[in-house]
Amino acid sequence: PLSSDEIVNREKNNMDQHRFDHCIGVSQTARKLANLNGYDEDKAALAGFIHDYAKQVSPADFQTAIKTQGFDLDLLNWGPAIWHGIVGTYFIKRDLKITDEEILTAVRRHTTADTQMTTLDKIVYMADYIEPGRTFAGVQEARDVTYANLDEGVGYQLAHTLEFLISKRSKIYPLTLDSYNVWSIKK
Ligand code: DGI
Ligand code: FE
Ligand code: FE
Ligand code: FE
Repeated sequence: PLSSDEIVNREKNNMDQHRFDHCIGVSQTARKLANLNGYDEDKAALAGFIHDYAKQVSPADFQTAIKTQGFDLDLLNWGPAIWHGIVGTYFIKRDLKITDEEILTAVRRHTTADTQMTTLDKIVYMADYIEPGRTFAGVQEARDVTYANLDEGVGYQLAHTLEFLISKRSKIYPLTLDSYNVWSIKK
């Protein structure tokens, strides 16, 4: 495996400073959510740190990876917003030498969520949304809900992300909608 210094160097060299600062924020927030939810803090912090490793990979490089690395070719009908998690795992394995399937799965699910999510999946999905650098209207409510109950946070984010996407007339990735149908249920 790579040293943590080498992972930090490669991460920094693959994105701009703004995105790197976001990854630091997600890492710190993931550590906090792990502590609150009885999960391995170091593993959550690493997953949060690398979740957007492929955020600034070029569309051409994503398309090549989809076509040559055994991904579902339907992904070609989508764009970087969907690719950087699902296809991002290919670049994370290749460049960061991370093979832990729990971490890779959390990266894969961090944008769309999934109908079944592990504690680590939920931690990364929510840390991405509420890290200290996020400033959207409602972020404080999202933080309060998530720190009170991680599952409620997942439902909150899915509902608000769908509202946001529909307000822009963006296409909804079917898994995002399937996830909403599972996690929207209020307890
Ligand atoms: O990478 P980040 O910006 O930190 O956050 P993210 O990976 O959670 O989300 C990236 C973008 O993806 C965000 O603007 C919302 C968008 N997104 C999430 N679900 C869908 C989606 N975009 C489309 N078109 N369809 C979806 O279902
Ligand atoms: Fe992302
Ligand atoms: Fe997210
Ligand atoms: Fe992110």
